Amino acid sequence: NIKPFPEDFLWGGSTSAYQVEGAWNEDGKGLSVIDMCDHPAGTADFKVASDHYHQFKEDVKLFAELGLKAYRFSIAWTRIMPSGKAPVNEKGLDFYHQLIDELLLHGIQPIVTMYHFDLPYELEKKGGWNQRDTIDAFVEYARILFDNYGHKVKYWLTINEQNTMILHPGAIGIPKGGRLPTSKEVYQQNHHMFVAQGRTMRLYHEMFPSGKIGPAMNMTSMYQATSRPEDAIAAHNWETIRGWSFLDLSVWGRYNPLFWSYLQERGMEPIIESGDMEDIQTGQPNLVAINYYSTATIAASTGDASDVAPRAGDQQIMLGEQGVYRAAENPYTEKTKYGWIIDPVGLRLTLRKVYERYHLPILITENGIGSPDVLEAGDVINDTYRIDYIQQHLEQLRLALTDGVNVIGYCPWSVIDVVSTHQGYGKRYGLIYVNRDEQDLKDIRRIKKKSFAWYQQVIQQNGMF
Ligand code: BGP
Repeated sequence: NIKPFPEDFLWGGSTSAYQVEGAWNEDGKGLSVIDMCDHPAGTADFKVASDHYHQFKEDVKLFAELGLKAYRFSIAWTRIMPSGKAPVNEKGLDFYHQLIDELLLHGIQPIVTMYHFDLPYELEKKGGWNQRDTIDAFVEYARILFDNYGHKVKYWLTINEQNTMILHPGAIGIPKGGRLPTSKEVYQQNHHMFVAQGRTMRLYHEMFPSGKIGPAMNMTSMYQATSRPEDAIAAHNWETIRGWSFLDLSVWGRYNPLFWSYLQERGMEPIIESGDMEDIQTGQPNLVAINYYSTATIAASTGDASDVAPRAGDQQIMLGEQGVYRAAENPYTEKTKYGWIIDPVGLRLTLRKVYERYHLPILITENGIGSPDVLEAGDVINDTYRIDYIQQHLEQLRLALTDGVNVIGYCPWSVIDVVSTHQGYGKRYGLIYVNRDEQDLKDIRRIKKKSFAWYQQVIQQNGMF
C-alpha cells in the first residue's frame, strides 16, 4: 500500500547563486566572501561559473522542458546590496525580477534562498557575523527582497546550511586577510544568525501571512557503530550537536539542553542580549527545508586526538571531536567516488525524525551525487549512476510519505552543473551538462544528460517509475 506522490508535489531542481551565475563583478555586483577566497589550484573559480547570469532564459526553457514545478536558487546579497547595506543596486534587483518572471511564465514556482554562503565582503571586513550590525543588515536585505519579490515568490529559505558553516568554519575558504574564527566566536556568530533569521521570519509572516518560510539545514541521521551503549551515547551526541540543536532553535526557539551544556562545558556559550530569545521565538518557520546527502556511523570517543579524522575522500571536512564522538565505518553502505556515503534508507529515517519532531511540511532542497561526468561522442553523458542514486532516494521518499511524513517537494542538487564547492567542474551534480572545463570558457553550452530524460519522465508520471 505505497502512497503516491501528492498531486501538487513540487518536483524541483536546485542551484546557488555563486555556483551557477558567474558575472561576479557585473552590473554593480559587490564582492562576497566567496570572491575573496583562494581556490584549489587548477579548479575553476566562481567568476564565470555556469554563465547562468547571461544564459538564464535558455536555462529556464530547459527547466520547463524538464517539467520542473519549482526551481530552488539563491539570490546573491551582493547583487542587491553590493556592500551588504544600502544603497540598493537596481540592476541586481532587476536581474532577479527577470529570472522570477521567466520562471512564472513557464509555470515554475521560485523557491528562493536568501543567503547561500556568500556574505558580502564589506560586512565580513567589519567582523561579519561576529557583529550584531550584521543582524540588522540581513533583516534590511530581507525586507528589500520581500518588498520586491514577495508578491511573486511563495517559498523562502533564510540561510542555507547554517550548521555546515558553523560546524566546519573555513570549509568554504577563508577570505584573503581573514583568519579562522575561534570556537567561542563561531557560536556567537551562530546565535546572531538565529536572531537575524527569527526577525526575518517574523517580518515575513507580518507581510505575507500565507507564504512559506524556513531554514535550510543539512540534516542526516547517525548510526551507532555497535550495540555498545557508549556508542549509542556518542551517536546521539553528534546527531544533536550537528542537527537538532540547529532546528530546535529555529522551530522551537530554544537552545537544546544537551547542546547548551556542551557549549557551557567548553566556555563556548554565546552572549544572549535581552530580546534575542524573543526574536528567535516569535519568528517561527512554517516549513523545514533539508539538504540530505549521506549518513554517518559513530563510535564512542577514545578521548585522545585520534578521535578527529578527515572525512573519507574529502579533506576539507574533519569528522570526530575529542571526547565527544569518533567516526566509524559502515560496512553496509556504498560510497561515491568522493567518499560520500550513499544511503537512501537514511533519507527515509531522517524525514521521519524531522517530521515527528516538528510536524512541519518538509521540502528537500538538496540531494544528489557528485561525479566527474564524461562527455562522450555525439554529446552523450551516460550518467546512469545519477539515475540510480535519485531513483533509490525517491523510492525511500515514497516510503516516508507512506509512513505519514508530509514532504511537499524534492529538489535534486543540482538541476544544472554548477561549480562544486572545492572540486571545480571535476565534480558535477547536474541533470544538464555545462560544457566547460576548469579553464575553457569558449562555448559554455548546455547538453542534456541521460538523467534529464529520466527525471522528465518521473515528473510526467508524478513519481511513478
Ligand atoms: C551542499 C551545499 C551546496 C553544494 C553541495 C555539494 O552542502 O549547500 O552548495 O555545494 O553541498 O557539495 P560539493 O560541491 O562540495 O560536492
